[in-house]
Amino acid sequence: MARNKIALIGSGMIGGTLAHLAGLKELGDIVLFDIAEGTPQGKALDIAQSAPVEGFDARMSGANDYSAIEGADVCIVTAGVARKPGMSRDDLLGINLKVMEQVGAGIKKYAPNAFVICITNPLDAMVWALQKFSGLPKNKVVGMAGVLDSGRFQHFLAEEFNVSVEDVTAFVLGGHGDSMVPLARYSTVAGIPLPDLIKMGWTTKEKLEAIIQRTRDGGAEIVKLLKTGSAYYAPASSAILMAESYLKDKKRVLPCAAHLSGQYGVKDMYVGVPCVIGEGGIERVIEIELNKTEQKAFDSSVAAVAGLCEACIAIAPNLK
Ligand code: A3D
Repeated sequence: MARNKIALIGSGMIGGTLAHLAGLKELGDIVLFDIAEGTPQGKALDIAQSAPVEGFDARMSGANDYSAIEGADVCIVTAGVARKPGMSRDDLLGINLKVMEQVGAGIKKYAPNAFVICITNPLDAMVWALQKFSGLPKNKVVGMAGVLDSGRFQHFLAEEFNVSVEDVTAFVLGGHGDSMVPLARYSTVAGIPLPDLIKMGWTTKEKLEAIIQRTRDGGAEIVKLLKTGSAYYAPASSAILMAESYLKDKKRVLPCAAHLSGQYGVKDMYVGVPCVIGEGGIERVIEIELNKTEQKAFDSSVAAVAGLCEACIAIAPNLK
């Protein structure tokens, strides 16, 4: 059987990490694409030379022409600019929207049957624009944010409780950014919800609130430390998990920025919700019941995303 083809559009910090991870996991042959000449070719060659050492078989190539992504099964998009200290994700909108227009046209022409995972920020608006620019089916274009936000939440919880990260599940809804909605009552340690763990004396309400805030600020904390860019290891791992669920039809239930057409009362927007990812792309959006506080937080997150979509339309009226 022929190997899957994975196209990485953007070969910067996340793109390179994605290529290495996809190779290590033997998910398929990998094409790195970028506008910067030499960068995708150099990274492809470097990673290809790690293959005999690590013992994986995957063809790696780099390109500056979209024709190289032809027939890709999965496209992961990181093209654009990343945050520097002091910048918000929203500051990237103008530049990255133009990049999404080019990327959308490239995917439409050369990989119209691909499952497309967008990572470029501001995520919820960029994935929305990318779907429109590419014209691909809405269930085949998805944004990565929830897996990363949940991963951050899980990491901090596992540290707080001194338990394995494998026994912590975390549930995060809403847009990627300051308005994300970590849901404590759906987040557990081995099935025990966080509010019960407070009752059991494992932590306090105040400590949990501090962890939730640190999760919300998780990206900014790393930007401040790195000074020259933003997080890339965990974002790459998160997108690979989504790609793997699609390619292997695993039907994982993962929080993703998915297109909503009425679910949660939201129309024609991408917002973070739990989804099933399988061979059909986003096969199902899971609608959970929210209590009043959660609904309020979700609504304000949706309003923040709607504002970003309006800002996109102001720049590119054809998105309407
Ligand atoms: P970086 O290392 O700068 O890589 C971006 C790459 O895109 C560079 O190699 C550029 O040359 C390339 N590029 C720029 N314009 C184009 C274009 N028109 N066509 C093709 N390639 C182009 O950034 P990074 O890899 O660290 O981050 C990539 C994106 O992911 C940024 O927008 C980040 O803000 C975003 N990001 C999102 C998350 C989420 O959780 C959603 C997390 C971390 C980073």
